[in-house]
Amino acid sequence: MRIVVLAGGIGGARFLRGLKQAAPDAEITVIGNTGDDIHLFGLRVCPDLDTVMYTLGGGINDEQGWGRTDETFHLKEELAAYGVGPEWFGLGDRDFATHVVRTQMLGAGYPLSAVTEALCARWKPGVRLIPMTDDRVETHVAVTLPPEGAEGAAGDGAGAGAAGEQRAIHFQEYWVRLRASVPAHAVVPVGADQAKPAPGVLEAIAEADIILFPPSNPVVSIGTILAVPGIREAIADAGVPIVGLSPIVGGAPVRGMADKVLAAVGVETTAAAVAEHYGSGLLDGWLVDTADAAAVERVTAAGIRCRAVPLMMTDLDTTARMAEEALTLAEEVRA
Ligand code: FO1
Repeated sequence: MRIVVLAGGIGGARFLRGLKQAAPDAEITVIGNTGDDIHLFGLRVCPDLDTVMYTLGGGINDEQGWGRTDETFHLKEELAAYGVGPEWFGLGDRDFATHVVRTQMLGAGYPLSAVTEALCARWKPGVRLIPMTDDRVETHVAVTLPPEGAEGAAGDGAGAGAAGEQRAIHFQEYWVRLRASVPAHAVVPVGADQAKPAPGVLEAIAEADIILFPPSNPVVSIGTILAVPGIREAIADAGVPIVGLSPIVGGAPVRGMADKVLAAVGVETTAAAVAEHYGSGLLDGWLVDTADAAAVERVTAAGIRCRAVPLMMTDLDTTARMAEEALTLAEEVRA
C-alpha cells in the first residue's frame, strides 16, 4: 500500500510514528512543509523537515517535540557573546550540524529535495521525505505590533515597529518570539504562487492508494503545502481516499497555537470548521475526537464521511490506533 502524508512539524511527525507502527509494510511518502524555513546565521533551517526526520530517525528531543535529544547550546552562546542573534530561536549544537550540511549542499547546487534525501541517509526515517518544493517559500504573518516599551512588546528590535504598526513578519518570529501573542491579520506563504512541486511530489500523489492529512496545522502546515500550485489539484484529482485527522479537540488546538492562525483566515477553532475549510472537494473522510462527537453530523452534512475516535497522541500505541482508524475510514470511502 502506498500512502502519501502531508506533514508539518510536531503533530505530523508524531502521527507518522503511529502510522509506521499501524502499517509496517506500507510505502510512506511524506510531503513536508517548508514555509516555516528560515535563514539564520547564514544557514538554511528547515524546522518541519527536520522534526519529521529526527522524530522518525530517533534523534528528536521528545519532550519539546523539536530539535535534538541530548543537546547543548555552546555555539549559540558564543554567537550571543559576539552580539550575534537572534537569541529567541533555540538552535543547539547538534542541530547546527544539520543546517551546516544542508547549507553547504545547497551552496554546491543541490536542490533541497536532494539535500533532504542525503540527510535522511543518516537518519533512516523509514519513509520517503520530500520537501513540498525546491523553491523558496516563506510564510509571513501580518500583525499589529504593540507600541515599543509596552507591556509584553517585542523589545529586541528584531521587527518591533512604532505604536500599533502593521508589519509582516516571518512565521518563526510570530510563533517563537511573539508566541502568537499579537493578533494575526493574514498568513501569506510568500513565493508559493511561483513555486513548483519538488521532484517526486506529484508522482507520489498520482501513485498513492491513500492520502492522509495528519493533525498538523491546517493553515501554516498543510495549507502552505496545498498553496504550491499543482499540489492541491493533484490531490483532488488523485481518485483515491483522502482522509484527515482533526488537530482541534474540544474547540482548542491539541498543541501549538493553531487557533491564532485559523482566526487570521476566518475559520473558527472547531473540528467541524477545519473539515469545512478543507472542503468536500478535497477531503473524503475526517476523524474528530470523541470529545467532538457532536460535530460528526455537521461534517457529514458537508459531504465528508466522519467518525469520532480518540485523537490524543498520548503514546505510540494510541497514535497507531488513530492511524488505523484513518486507514479504516479510507477503505470505507473507497468501498
Ligand atoms: N520552537 C520553539 O518554540 N522555540 C524555539 O526556539 C524553536 C527552535 C527550533 C529550532 C529548530 C527546529 O527545527 C525547530 C525549532 N522550533 C522551536 C520549532 C518550530 O519553531 C515550530 O514549532 C515549527 O516551525 C512549527 O511547525
